[in-house]
Amino acid sequence: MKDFIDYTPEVAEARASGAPIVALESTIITHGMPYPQNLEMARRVEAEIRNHGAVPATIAVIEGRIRIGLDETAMEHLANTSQSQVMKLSRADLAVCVAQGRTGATTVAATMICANLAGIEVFATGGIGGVHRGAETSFDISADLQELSQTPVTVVCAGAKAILDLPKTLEVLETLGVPVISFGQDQLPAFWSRESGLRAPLRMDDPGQIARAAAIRAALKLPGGQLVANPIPTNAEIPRATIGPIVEQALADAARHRIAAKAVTPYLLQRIFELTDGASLTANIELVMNNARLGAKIALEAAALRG
Ligand code: PSU
Repeated sequence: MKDFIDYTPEVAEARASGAPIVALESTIITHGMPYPQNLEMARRVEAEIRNHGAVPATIAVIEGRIRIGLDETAMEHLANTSQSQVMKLSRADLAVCVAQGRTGATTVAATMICANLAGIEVFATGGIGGVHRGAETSFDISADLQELSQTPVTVVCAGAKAILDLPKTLEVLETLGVPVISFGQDQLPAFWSRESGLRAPLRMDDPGQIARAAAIRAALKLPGGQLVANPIPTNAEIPRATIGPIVEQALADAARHRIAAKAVTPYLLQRIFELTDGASLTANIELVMNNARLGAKIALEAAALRG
């Protein structure tokens, strides 16, 4: 049944030799950033992972094939195709997309599923989905949170965006038994900003320890992964006081236009991009690069643990 998965030669070789691999998602390319900055970001992030001694594996479904690693043609195609032509794949959609021979970009949840199938333990991205504001009436909670509780992958992100309800997101992760580990600071980072005003449940300062915690989780037979929240570098951050009112404005616009379900996150990202004259995108790219570097370090440590 695995004949719907394709590996690039680079990823196949890394799997065969036990070399460190870092998975990357594709929804950030198709639904998270505009063209051509999305393509440039995808290439830069892959290069950064190689520069840090690991092999990048960007994951997507292309015409019904799960691709672990994308060649230049597939990357360009995804980056330059309109959102309406590419499915946004989470746990619920993945098998249908493959069965119908369609093309889709993997969210954090679907990327975790595919990475785990491929034996990849570490995945770097920008932000995860979470509990949306107003979830008490809309019930809008990202499937990313459930996935973290089920699938054994270490996900490196820059925290959750202020477009979400951060305290509720932490509560749900706690209920689901997902370790939320802030890297190198006590506060949970908030994507464009280093600070969220919330203390993270856990803190680690050492990539080796993060890799060990994942291995111990497995040895303890605890299902699920871990979420590492890595603060955006100081020189790239947009402080909370600046981004806060902009997020409020974008949320109000989304409510006025009755944006719902899967369309919410892409709409808000695009609106915040407009309201910041593109500064949110620059910060987004820098934090993904930073997460790629930490992801590579953790993957190297995980590979060393495997021996
Ligand atoms: N956060 C970002 N950029 C993104 C996403 C999140 O900064 O592109 C994407 C990720 O793929 C994440 C998904 O898994 O949005 C969450 O979507 P939803 O809220 O619909 O579950």
